[in-house]
Amino acid sequence: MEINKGLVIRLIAGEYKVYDLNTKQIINAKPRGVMRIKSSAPKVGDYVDYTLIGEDSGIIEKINERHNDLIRPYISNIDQAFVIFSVKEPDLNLNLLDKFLVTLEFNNITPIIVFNKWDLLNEKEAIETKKIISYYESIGYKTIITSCNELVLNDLKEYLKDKVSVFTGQSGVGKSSLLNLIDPSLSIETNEISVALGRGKHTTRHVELLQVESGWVADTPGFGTIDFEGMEKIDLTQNFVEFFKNSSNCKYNGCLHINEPSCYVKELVNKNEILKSRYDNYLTFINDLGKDKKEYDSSPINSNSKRRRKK
Ligand SMILES: Nc1nc2c(ncn2[C@@H]2O[C@H](COP(=O)(O)OP(=O)(O)OP(=O)(O)O)[C@@H](O)[C@H]2O)c(=O)[nH]1
Ligand SMILES: [Mg+2]
Ligand SMILES: [Zn+2]
Repeated sequence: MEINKGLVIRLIAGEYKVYDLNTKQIINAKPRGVMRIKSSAPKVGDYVDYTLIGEDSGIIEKINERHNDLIRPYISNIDQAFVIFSVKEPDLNLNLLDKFLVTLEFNNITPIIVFNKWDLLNEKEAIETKKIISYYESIGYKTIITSCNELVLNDLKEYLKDKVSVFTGQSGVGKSSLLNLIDPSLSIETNEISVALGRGKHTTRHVELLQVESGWVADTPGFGTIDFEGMEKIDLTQNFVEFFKNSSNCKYNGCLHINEPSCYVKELVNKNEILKSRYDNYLTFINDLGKDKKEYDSSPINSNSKRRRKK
């Protein structure tokens, strides 16, 4: 039987949609045998070998090796992740932002931070928020300010070209709205945020890769929080990028920047050269990892992430 090459673009209730990389046709497919077991099942983002059993239906025979693999959002093989935050409704959540950044760094995925709903800030708030944004830029992150209501997209389109990207972030921040703005023909369902809860209503319910510009973008369901997916304390110190860069000036090798004497990172926090909220979030994360240590040790949820020993 002829083997075809495809990309899994959608999975709903065990039914896959596979985009044929040669014919560009979309095939309805089911996985063969053991791949029906959830832990070895194909997921959105997988490159697969499949055989045709009808005009537009097929069987997935094999999953090609993943170059990265995320649990939340549940997707593989992405080139970059847009972490979408609203600056209001819901309020900018720096704790979640730092959590996203450290998790993506750990998985070797380039984050691009999007600050959406800029139209909701007054002038004073805009100035304050810009200060925070400048800090994240100064430590090396690409940032984009957007506003769906005022049609401000800035460079978002440019970044999407020829890449596989994911839009991730809390419910109600405007992920689907941004995609509709980029390509109105997508007509993705969006929803107002709940006034009572001050957050989104989980309008998007599944991960789906959409063809946008010359690349692919996954719209994903929003969520409240994410796990550290197999990380340990050392991984935090290595993936808070500016901490790691400066840690060679700490007195102790392997300094966790908590109570160690002559800690250069803490010195920079005291001099306001490292954003205080970053350091506070770091301490919270270290503490959280300590609490659930067993759980993290015993669950190698993310088998593909390589622990980077940079030092
Ligand atoms: N004022 C303002 N509202 C926005 C903006 N972007 C999106 N919204 C509104 O925010 C609400 C939520 O937008 P969605 O696009 O559904 O959010 P989402 O991130 O896809 O949410 P989930 O699918 O639940 O994860 C909608 O009512 C949008 O109209 C913006 O830039 N400014
Ligand atoms: Mg959505
Ligand atoms: Zn230190």
